[in-house]
Amino acid sequence: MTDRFDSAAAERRWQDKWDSESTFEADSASARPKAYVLEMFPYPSGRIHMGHVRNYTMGDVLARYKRKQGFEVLHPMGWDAFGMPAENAAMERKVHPGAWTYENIAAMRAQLKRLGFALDWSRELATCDPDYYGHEQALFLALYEAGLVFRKESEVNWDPVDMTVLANEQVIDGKGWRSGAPVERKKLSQWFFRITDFAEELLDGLGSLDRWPDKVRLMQENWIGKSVGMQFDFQLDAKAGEEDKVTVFTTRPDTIFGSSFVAVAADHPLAQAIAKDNPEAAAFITKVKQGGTSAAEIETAEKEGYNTGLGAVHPFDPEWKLPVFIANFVLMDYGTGAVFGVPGHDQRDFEFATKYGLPITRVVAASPDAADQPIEGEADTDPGVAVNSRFLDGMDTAAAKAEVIARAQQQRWGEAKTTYRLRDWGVSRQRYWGTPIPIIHCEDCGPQPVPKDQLPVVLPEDVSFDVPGNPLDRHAQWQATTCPKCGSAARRETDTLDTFVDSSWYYIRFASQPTDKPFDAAEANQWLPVGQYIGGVEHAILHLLYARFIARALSKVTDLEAPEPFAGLFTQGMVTHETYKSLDGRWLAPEELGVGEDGALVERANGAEVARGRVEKMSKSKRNVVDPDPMIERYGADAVRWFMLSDSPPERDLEWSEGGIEGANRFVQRVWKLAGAPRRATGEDKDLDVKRHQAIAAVSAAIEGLQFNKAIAALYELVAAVEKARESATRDSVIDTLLHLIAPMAPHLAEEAHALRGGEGLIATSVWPSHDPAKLVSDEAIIVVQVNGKLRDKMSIARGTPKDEVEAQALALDKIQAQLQGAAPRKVIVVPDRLVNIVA
Ligand code: ANZ
Ligand code: ZN
Repeated sequence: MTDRFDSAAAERRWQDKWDSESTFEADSASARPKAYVLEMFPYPSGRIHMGHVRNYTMGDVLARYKRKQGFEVLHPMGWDAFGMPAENAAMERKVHPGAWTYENIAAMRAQLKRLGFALDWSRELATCDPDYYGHEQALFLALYEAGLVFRKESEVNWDPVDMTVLANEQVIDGKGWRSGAPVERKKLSQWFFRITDFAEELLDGLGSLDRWPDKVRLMQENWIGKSVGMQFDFQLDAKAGEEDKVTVFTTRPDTIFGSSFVAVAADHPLAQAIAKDNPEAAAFITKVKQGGTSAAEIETAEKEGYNTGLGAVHPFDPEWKLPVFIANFVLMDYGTGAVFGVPGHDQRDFEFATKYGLPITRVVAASPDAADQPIEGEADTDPGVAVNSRFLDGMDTAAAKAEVIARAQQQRWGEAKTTYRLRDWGVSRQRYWGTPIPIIHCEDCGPQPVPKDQLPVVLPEDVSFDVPGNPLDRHAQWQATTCPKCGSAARRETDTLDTFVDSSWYYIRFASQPTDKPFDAAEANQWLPVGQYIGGVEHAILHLLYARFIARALSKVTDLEAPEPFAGLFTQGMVTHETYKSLDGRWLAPEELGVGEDGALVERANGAEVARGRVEKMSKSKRNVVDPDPMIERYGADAVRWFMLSDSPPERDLEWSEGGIEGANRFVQRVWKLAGAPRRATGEDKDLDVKRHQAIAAVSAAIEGLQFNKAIAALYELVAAVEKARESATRDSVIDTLLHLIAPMAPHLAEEAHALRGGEGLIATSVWPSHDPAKLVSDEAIIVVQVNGKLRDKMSIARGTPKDEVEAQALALDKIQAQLQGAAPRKVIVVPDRLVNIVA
């Protein structure tokens, strides 16, 4: 045995062994109970960062623990490999996106292997492999056949320089984020997934996800945005073109007598009809459409309107006419694109009415006698009782809503209506590096699905990125094909799928990988749902919602039975690090720093003073990234893994520090030293045995609760106890137990020490120790001895010792005798197994 644990040699030895024995390959046919542990697969950007290391270490601990518990474990890894960065690299460095991506994958795979993760590499996949995306095309067509895919014209943000569609988040102050060119609105035919058909199910399903963080469920709930209310028509007092009424959606029908205007969106057909022969209205509409497009920008923009001069007739009073405005705060794609404004009880309406001098009436109050209380400063959005509302007066808000809906339904001018904020998912991207949408456009037959036997539709290799835009658009040869229906010349769809489609089903493909179809449902059902999914909270909405939708949709159109794909979800915190800045404001990397004469931090290159910045998420721009590779080299993979788990609760941020990684390394060495101690098979140590059982219980519970830092704390305690214990057979066997308990976190150390001590087989696959509940408490109790309420001594005594015996022993203690100085105590209180208090 070497004095120090040689991490490099151990890593090589055991990683090779796990590889050659296929230790972590999952067998779908196994009779053992199954456990599916999955971390969100990485984008192959080039290098693994500490955030990945933390994420994958957590999953790895759970996977290794489950395997030792007797489960057949599926713990796979792959690459979310399509997307813009590869195309950007192609444009900037003239490399093919595929070459760039596969190089990155090779580098990152090697990095992950160095960390000794218990992954089933035989199931590795990359979404940019035709092997993967061909099956995705088949799924697209299955959804298409089921009516869950459709094509529609929709308005997009168009960057005229990069010649691409931009997401709302990529439009900054009306300009493209990359090109800086003013963004245009353009109508394009795009492909959509009908996720809104599943709005109610996706909302309902959240209720069953009791192993998801509440905050993520709430975010999804808000994103789906269910609103229960009513839809009804206002008749107009004059026609505009063909339009003679406005349909509005409201969640507050109870406020109908408080309305003082009607407003429609700039894109509303009524607004468009008015603008036809009204240049003023047309100019206003143009102005509104130049404003920001995101919901947040619309919320915060100053409320503005154009009074069309039309009147809307109040449904409960033919004499009452409300002015009709075109307004910038009404969105076309929510509800009906039109509202009635109630300034007393809606803040946007309040701001609008204040600006345009419209009446502000109270129609809801805390009680009937507060009916005349003015609305001041802001709208009163609280529910209460209806006031100033004719037949509704005195009804509480819920009753008044129901009453208005009942009357409208009876009089046939409106009905109860539920709307959702969730929109259908636009999956078309005008990009090269994505899954080609398997559709053929025929002039006579329209869009036709590519016949299944022609899948995959493979991306052409010979593309150039010299000109902005989608290379597929310029590739006439690739586009040219024949119509599967009539056989005449036709053209391939050149849009590719949003990369979120790739990540919405990869966990199914991991579970089952036949060559002739996307998955075998019977096999996938063996594994799904994923028992524990771990990843960043930045995916709380889109990725997780899309994956939930796809799993649900596929559970309808195939034999898959996993409407909820992820039974457990855990979102881990970030890895952070101190930042450093030069006085002239440049971020400095830690390796650029030195220590000045007075011990202060300086810039090594020029000796100039350096300011310590805040602790922030590791990022290239702030230059506070710590690369895992040199850390593995210096301290070993186990120390890096150990530190990733030890310092913070996993849901919180973890600050990388030299001290932390060095501490982890010291611990590894301490365990190694214990493991090397010769066995002496004599003597029992009951106390240490109790500590063993306590540690087994604590580490098991902590891993199952994903409280890795607590598992680590329990192991520190056990190691300290072993170090202190006298030599005994118990101590020898506790060291064996210890190796099992650290195996999920420090697997190379555990294997090496296990082998050194003559352990059989791999520790990775041998059974996790179980604890005996009867042995969790010691036979001995530690009794606290106080004099006049102050702690003076402690003693160990057999549990259940009679009171007078405990009292006698306490009084006999040297320290207590010294306190009493020969005087007899006035009173002695004994709490069995806990405490003796002597009143002197
Ligand atoms: C009258 C009213 C009175 C409203 C009141 C609110 C308060 P949520 O809950 O988010 O669904 N609204 C409807 N369609 C809109 C659109 N396309 N653009 C902007 N606003 C729209 O919001 C529903 C409420 O938002 C609806 O109820 C409507 O205003 C407004 F005291 O109608 B309400
Ligand atoms: Zn045709």
